[in-house]
Amino acid sequence: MKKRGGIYIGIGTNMGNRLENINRAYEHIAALAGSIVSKSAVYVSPPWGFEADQDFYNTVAELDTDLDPVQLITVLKSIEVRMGRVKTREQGYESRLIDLDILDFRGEIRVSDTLQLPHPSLHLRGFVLYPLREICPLWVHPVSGKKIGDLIGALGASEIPDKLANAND
Ligand code: PH2
Ligand code: MG
Ligand code: MG
Repeated sequence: MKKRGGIYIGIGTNMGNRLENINRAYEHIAALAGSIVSKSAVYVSPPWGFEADQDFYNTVAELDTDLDPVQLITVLKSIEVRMGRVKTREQGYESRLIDLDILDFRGEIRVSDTLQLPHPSLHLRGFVLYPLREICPLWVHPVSGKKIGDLIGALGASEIPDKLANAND
């Protein structure tokens, strides 16, 4: 059967062996969440919204799954825990071994305590928009209707992430 895809997952890590964390996350996602349709390169950027020793590695994957959005976020959170993510702060950002976010689920719009779709700050973050554009150049924001190229054009220069050379070779 043809893959539907249309589900975009953001992956981020700024602790330990970041490339290994991303590769392990992909293995867990393929085993538990659905099939990976495409993967972007890995991008490097400083922590956005907080200070930390290590920069982030970020990547975006397109996924196909029969899970619904709440089932999917539940599985993604369980992968974070299984990989050893520990949250020590009640509020605000902190360094993380792995962060798995649903960026867009086939254009669905929803606001709830469990899950907000599309991801509420994705349009402001270069480390999400650049890898997303790489695998989906015609992507349009489900709420604002803005094209991804225009969202990237509106970013400040400090939002441009570096591409990690040969990360996917
Ligand atoms: N994730 C955050 C907060 N800040 N900064 C970068 N560069 N990359 C991230 O993935 C990231 C962040 C909260 O999820
Ligand atoms: Mg996040
Ligand atoms: Mg998260």
